[in-house]
Amino acid sequence: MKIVHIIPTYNERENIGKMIEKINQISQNYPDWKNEILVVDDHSPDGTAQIVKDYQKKFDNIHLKLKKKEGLGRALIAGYDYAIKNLKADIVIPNDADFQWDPKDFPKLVDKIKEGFDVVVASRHIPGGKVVGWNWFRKLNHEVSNTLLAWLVAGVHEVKDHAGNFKAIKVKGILDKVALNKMKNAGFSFQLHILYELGKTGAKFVEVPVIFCERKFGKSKIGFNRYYIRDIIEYIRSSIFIRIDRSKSFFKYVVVGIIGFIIQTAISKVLIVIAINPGIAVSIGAEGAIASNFILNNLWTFSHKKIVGRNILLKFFQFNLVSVGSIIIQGAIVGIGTYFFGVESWFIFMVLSIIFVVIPYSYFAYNRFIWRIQK
Ligand SMILES: Nc1nc2c(ncn2[C@@H]2O[C@H](COP(=O)(O)OP(=O)(O)O)[C@@H](O)[C@H]2O)c(=O)[nH]1
Ligand SMILES: [Mg+2]
Repeated sequence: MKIVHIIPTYNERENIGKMIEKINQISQNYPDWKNEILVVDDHSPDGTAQIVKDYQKKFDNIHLKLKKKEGLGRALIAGYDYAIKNLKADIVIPNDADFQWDPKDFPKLVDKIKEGFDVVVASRHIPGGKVVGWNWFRKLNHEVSNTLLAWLVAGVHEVKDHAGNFKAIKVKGILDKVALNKMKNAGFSFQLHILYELGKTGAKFVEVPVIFCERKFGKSKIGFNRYYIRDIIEYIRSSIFIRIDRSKSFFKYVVVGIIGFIIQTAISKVLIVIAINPGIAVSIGAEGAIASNFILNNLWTFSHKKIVGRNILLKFFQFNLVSVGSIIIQGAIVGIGTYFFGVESWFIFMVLSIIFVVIPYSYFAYNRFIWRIQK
């Protein structure tokens, strides 16, 4: 099993050597893991790269990717890509160079991957995790990006901590499904965007609590500098993009539902015209709509997690069960509604139950039970 630790650096001469030593020291306790370290440096003026080159003489598992100064996001995109394509990583573990995320926690992340999780996020926001030493500016910055933008605007709910770099990601079937070349984030919005993209692959997420410490050596690159406004604007844009991207699949799902309704009506009408009992005709029409919904959702709405192969029959059966759920929900709401408001109110209750309960219920059930990524 090959683990590639990806360390982006910009002016980290005081940290990078210690980080390399530390990772290699911890790795010695895990002889069956092959640990490689990839430093992605933007030609730091302080000579970080030279230190890495010196370490390459000492250890044979150190890689250096040099690039121009384009920001943390671009460095990570290049690093992930290099780790997958050139180093053939099974797991990537990005981390900062500055020991704010303690590298001694990395085996805990790997253990979770071995347990069957695909993305393991070091988290400050679950019990046991915390931040030490942030000033009000950093706290505000984090609350706005993590809670307001990532959680509420973007709606990325797979994890509670969206902003950190330290995580372990399985490559096969997960990270290699993400189109890294389409990601253009320059700044820290990358961290949110990659979680969203990983979520779309159907990855199983888990958070591991960690303590985020203060930096001892070198300076933070995040703060009021010339990139800050650019990065914040990018973060807002990214959050809105994610929200829209997600509502696209909801929109498709609604269109598919409308087509289903038309199909049900058409089949029922034809069967009734050729003198089939209307009860039977409408039931056959309903099954026609269910089949059409299943096929169109599979090919279009959820094309990124398309069901193929033998599994399709089982999934179609489950899809029918979800539809039975919708029938029961509608029956119950119309039954209760008309009990209180009279028989004439049936139509309004049927429409209300479809819009406010059946549509969200089915969408949720499809995402949760039907179009989960198969492994
Ligand atoms: N290659 C590269 N690394 C960067 C860049 N900006 C930040 N980093 C690295 O990303 C990590 C996190 O940055 P840091 O300044 O500590 O951010 P903070 O922890 O949020 O204050 C560190 O290892 C930095 O050296 C960049 O533009 N390019
Ligand atoms: Mg830092």
